[in-house]
Amino acid sequence: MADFYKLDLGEGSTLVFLEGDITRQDTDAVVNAANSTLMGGGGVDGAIHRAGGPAILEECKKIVAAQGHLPPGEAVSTTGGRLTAAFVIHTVGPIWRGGMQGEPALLANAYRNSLRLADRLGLHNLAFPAISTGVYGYPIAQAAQTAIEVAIDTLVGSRNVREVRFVLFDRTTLDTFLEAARSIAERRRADWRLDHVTQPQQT
Ligand code: AR6
Repeated sequence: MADFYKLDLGEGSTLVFLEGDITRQDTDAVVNAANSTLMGGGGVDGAIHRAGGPAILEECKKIVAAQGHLPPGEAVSTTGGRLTAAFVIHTVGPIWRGGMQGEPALLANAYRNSLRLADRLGLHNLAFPAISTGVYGYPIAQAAQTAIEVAIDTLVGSRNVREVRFVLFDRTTLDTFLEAARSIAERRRADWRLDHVTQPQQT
């Protein structure tokens, strides 16, 4: 993590934003933007299953056998398999249908339930992709707004989670999240500042 942005929320809680690949994060958990079948797919979902190996799918099959398909907004956890992250938290974002079909509430639930699950697991940090903004078509600026607001509000009530990391796949998505973070910080607290942190690459 050589180049990232940090929003210090006080009392040891931070939001981190960076351009990168979610499968390469060293957080305790990474969040998968899955679909309700939990059987894998493209985008983040495909990348996580490929990098983490078959142990993840094996656990997903057991979860579906026990409780059926995962509804949008809910979250479950499996092993991280071969990933550095010990856990994968699978959640399902809403498919964008114009914004009047409850999409914002479902996206908020996906972030909130993933974070609460990480907290129940006793984890200190977790990494999110921009849920729903790929195949599911959610406009990135609106998704960023919801993701950041929910992360701030849920972090405040967390016992264990101290860092929420947003791992954005391209510069445009990162810039959109940074813009949303700046405007939320300005609106909420005069002393919240988004810092750009650059560190020398470790060899
Ligand atoms: N690391 C970080 N972000 C990524 C990565 C990666 N390795 N790969 C893609 N992204 P998507 P969704 C970005 O489509 O919209 C799957 O087939 C991507 O650029 O992965 O929630 C599931 O099985 C975009 O900004 O998830 C579902 O059927 C964001 O991650 C469906 O797609 C989310 O894109 C879920 O669609």
